[in-house]
Amino acid sequence: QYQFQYTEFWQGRTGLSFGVERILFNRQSAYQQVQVLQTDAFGRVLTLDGLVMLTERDEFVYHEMICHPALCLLPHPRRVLIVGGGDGGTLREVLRYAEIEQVDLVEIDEVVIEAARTCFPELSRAFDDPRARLHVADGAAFVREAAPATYDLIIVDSTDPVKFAEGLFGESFYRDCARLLREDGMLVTQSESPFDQTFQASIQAAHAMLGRLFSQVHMYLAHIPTYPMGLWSFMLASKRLHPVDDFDSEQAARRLAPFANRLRYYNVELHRAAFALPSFVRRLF
Ligand code: AG3
Repeated sequence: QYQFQYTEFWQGRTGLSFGVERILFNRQSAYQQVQVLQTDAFGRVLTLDGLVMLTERDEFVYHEMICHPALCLLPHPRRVLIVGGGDGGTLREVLRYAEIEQVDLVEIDEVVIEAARTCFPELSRAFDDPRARLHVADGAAFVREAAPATYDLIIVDSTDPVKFAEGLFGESFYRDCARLLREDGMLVTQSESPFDQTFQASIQAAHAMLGRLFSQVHMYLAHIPTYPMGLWSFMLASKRLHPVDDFDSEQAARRLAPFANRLRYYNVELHRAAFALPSFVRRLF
């Protein structure tokens, strides 16, 4: 039953509009407004301060792409840190690998976790896995205090670089992350849309900062219909391995085999394709 139109404005009065049937969750937390909307075309939609974080229909693209390229590249991934990601989607993807022993997830806002528990059981179920350790804390503080050389992979599953999330795109945060990573370690962060002027300067700055801390920094892309501009980017920073030249398709295929039929976006061929950048994106760096 259609009730009203919800629009996330991208720039001026331009944005993406959803037909809303019902508000399923609506709470002002200490950090932000947390809402879950039942929409007609994309199912349930989680928004934070009015920004779309995920929809039932297309969350698989983002969650698969923020995890699998790095997890298929790493020689022996065992321990992972997720900064943000309180909905559980990224955690679900990481836990698909039987060789993963422990995943620490640091979410600043427990209301996000509660919204996911209430409205997105497909995602939040991941928190029940005994390998998952949930920390309700500030990610920047967590990485400042954690022990060095602990993780094989750090995934920054944050909102846009505004307010309390801004620090997750800054130099001291990245330096702390680099210290927490083991020898071959990697860091993956969501890095907004290359079409979007708003965050272009901060993404370019983040790329430069990572370049000073890691030997390899590469952007890759995915199509996410419900994020601003529909074309989304991620950055992979790696201490040693090159994401394409050192990609071993056979190792990746073996690792994915137990659950490859459950993935809906990522596959071994797509891995290489995702790192091929349009010319206007190349020129950003
Ligand atoms: N994190 C990235 C969301 C950024 C979307 N930005 C926007 N709508 N303006 C999503 C978290 C999902 N685990």
